[in-house]
Amino acid sequence: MEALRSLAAELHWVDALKFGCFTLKSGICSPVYFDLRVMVSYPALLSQVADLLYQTSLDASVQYNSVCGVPYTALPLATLICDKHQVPMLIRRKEQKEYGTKKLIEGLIVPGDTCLIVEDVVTSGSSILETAQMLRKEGIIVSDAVVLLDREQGGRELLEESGIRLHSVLTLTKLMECLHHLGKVEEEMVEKVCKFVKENKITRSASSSVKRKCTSLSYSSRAALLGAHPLAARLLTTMERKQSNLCVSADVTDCATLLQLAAELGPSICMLKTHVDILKDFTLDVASQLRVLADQHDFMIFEDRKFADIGNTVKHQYEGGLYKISSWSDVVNVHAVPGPGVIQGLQAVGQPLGRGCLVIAEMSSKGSLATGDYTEAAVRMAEEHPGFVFGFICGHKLSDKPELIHLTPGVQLQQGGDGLGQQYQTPHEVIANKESDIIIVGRGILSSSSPAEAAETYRKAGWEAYLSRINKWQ
Ligand code: 5BU
Repeated sequence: MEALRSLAAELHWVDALKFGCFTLKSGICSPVYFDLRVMVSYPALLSQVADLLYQTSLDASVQYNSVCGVPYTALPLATLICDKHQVPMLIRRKEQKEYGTKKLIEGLIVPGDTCLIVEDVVTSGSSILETAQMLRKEGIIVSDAVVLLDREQGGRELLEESGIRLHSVLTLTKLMECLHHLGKVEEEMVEKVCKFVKENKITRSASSSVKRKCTSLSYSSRAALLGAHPLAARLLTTMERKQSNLCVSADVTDCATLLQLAAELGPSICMLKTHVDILKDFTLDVASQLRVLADQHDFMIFEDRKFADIGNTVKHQYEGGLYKISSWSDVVNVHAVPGPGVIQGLQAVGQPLGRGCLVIAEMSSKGSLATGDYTEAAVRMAEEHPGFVFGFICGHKLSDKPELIHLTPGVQLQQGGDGLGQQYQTPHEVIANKESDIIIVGRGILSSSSPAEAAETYRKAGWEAYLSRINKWQ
């Protein structure tokens, strides 16, 4: 008990525990917030925590051959444990999640070995579970996790269901008791925190119902959702009617071929993606003809312009210049790198015209830097501009908001690449497994001797993958 009280006092002193009203990802206001990342600045505290974690696993008689910390806060803790007790360590990579052959687990992988997971705080247990799944994929056994602080909000029970026993140095209740005993918090705050914990238990049904809701909904039911962008609603309705989640990337260099493709593939697609700046003979008249074909065959035009400048500049790039993109393209996309101003600039032009925008949250190319925290920030940026942004370019489902549409480029019937960094996933992988909504296909169709037939093949593959996904939940 003395060791725990001294730990509580230390954590309080370094400001790792904060009390007030903190809005969590779920929108709930929590009376307490832990920022245990600061521990790295206090080496004595860090090794004290590492020792307590090790002792906790020893007390529970956990047997293991290696230790893996959940990134990032627990990485130094795992390192200290492994160094002091000479245990091999495994590192879980956070980046490079979707593409490429880069390993997700670094270190010597011995299938059949048992790995102990180390974590700082557990709420729902999802980060531990994610790490366990990656280790298990490599044939490593995961049966125990040790954590500094269990928030007692249901994580222990959810992990138990996945075959992982959770051992904690401290529970939130015990921590509050210690702090109260030390005179660091008032009785009132202790009660407030206990009440919060009781009322905010995460259960399996609550956590899976959100997932179920988004991935099992049909395109047409998502179109009818309150809050769906009008353009997204129109697109989802078209997709259901045409039984097509196929966007063709019409990467051709002359306008006659572009218009011919639009006319021939029109019945098979829900969207046609263009790069107008690779056309050698672009005129606004061609754009008008393309618009007529889009309306006739009911597909959207998506100019893959990838805006990436300050708001004021992109406004001009979208509205003016030679291409006058906003006058004919339903959809454009934007890099998140400049920050929200880039969306606001485009929105000022596009929203009054009923246009929509996609945020590039991930890219299909090898070595893309749009991963991890960048992707998360891009998703937040998209969610914060519902009047204009209606989805993402990404490799897999990123948002639980069913009104947001996920579009994935880098799709061919065979996995592989193009020698210049492009990486391909199959329609089934993208739609059924990665739970994206629309496949974007360029050369897979364009290089065929009959693009119309190839488009039908892709349309069917994408649609079957969608049906298998939604039926899985029925
Ligand atoms: P492909 O021929 O299917 O490889 O063409 C893919 C198209 O999607 C091409 O126009 C790219 O510019 C576009 N693309 C992409 O491949 N990957 C991305 O991350 C983004 C766009 Br964003």
